[in-house]
Amino acid sequence: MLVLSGGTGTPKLLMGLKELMKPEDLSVVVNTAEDIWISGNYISPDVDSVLYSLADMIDVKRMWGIKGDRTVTYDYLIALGIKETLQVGDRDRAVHIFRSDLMREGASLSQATEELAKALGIMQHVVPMTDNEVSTMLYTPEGLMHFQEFWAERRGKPEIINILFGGLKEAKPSPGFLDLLEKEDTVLIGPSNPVTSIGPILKLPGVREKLAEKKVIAVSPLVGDKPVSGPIAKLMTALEYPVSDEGVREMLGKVDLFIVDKKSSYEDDCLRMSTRMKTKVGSIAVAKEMLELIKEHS
Ligand code: GDP
Ligand code: FO1
Repeated sequence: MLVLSGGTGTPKLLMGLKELMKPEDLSVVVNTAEDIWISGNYISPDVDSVLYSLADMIDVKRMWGIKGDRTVTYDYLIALGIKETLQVGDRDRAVHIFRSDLMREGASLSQATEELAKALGIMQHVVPMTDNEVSTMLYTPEGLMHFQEFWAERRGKPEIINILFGGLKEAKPSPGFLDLLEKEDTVLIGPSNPVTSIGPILKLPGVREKLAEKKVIAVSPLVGDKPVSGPIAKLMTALEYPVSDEGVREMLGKVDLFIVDKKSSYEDDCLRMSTRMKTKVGSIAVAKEMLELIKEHS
C-alpha cells in the first residue's frame, strides 16, 4: 500500500499501520512543500515526522521533533542574537546536518532520505514527493511569507489571502514516487491537510492521472467536522472551500473509499469509524479498524 502523508495526522496513523503491516507492504510518499533552509541546514518537517514516527522516536504530543530532545543550540543562538524560524531540537538538528551534508555532496533529497531512514533503522520505504525545491508561500496583508513563518513564527495569526506553491509547476515527482505509482494498486491518502500537505503531492505533474487507475482510499483530517490541529480551516476558507468533509473530498478529487470520523455530519457515500488518535495505542486501534474496513470493502 502507498500512503500519501503530511506531517501530523498521517504519521499518527503510520505509527499504527507499521505495527500491523509487513514493512515491505507499507510505502510512504511525503509532502516536501513545507521544507525550509535554517542556519545552513535543510529541514524537511513532514519527512522527519514520518521518519521519527516509524522509528518510534517522535515527540507524540507535538508530532514534530524527537522525544526528550533539548534546545541548547537553539537557545544559545538566541543569546547570540539569532532567532531561528523553527525551534530546532539538538538531536533533530543532527538529523538535519546528516541530510544537508549529503545534499551538499550532491545527493538528492530522495537519496539523503534513504540514507537517513537506513541510519534510523526504518524498514519501510519513505520517499519525498519530489527532489525539486517547492515552497508553500502565503499572501497575507503583511506581504508574502513562507508557511513556516506564518505557522511557527506568527502562530498562524495573519489573514491568508491566497496560497502560492513556489516551484511546484516546474517540479517532478521523485523517482521513488514514480516507481511506487507504477507498482502499487492501492493508495491511501492519510488524514492530512488537503491544502498544504496532500495538495502539493496531487498537483505534481502526472500524479492525478496515475491515481485515476488506482483504488484510492482517503481518510478525512476532520474529526466531528472540525480539525484537530493545524491551519486547515484558514487555508480551506482562503481557497473558498467549506471546512467540512464535503470540502475535503471535493479538494482531493477521485476517491473510491472515503473514511470519515463517526461524529461527522457528512452523509454521502462514505465509511465511518472513530479516527481520533491520541496515543500510540490509539493509533494501532484506528489502523486495525481501518485495515479491516478497507478489506471488507475491497
Ligand atoms: P501538517 O503537515 O502538520 O499540516 O500535518 P498533516 O497535514 O499531516 O496533518 C494535519 C491534519 O491532521 C489536521 O487537519 C488535523 O485535523 C489532522 N489530524 C491530526 N490528528 C488527527 C487524528 O487523530 N485523526 C484525524 N482524523 N485527523 C487528525
Ligand atoms: N512547529 C511550530 O509550531 N513551532 C516550532 O518551533 C516548530 C519547530 C519544528 C522543528 C522541526 C520540525 O521538523 C518541525 C517543527 N515544527 C514547529 C512543525 C512545523 O512547523 C509544522 O507543523 C509542519 O511543517 C507542518 O507539517
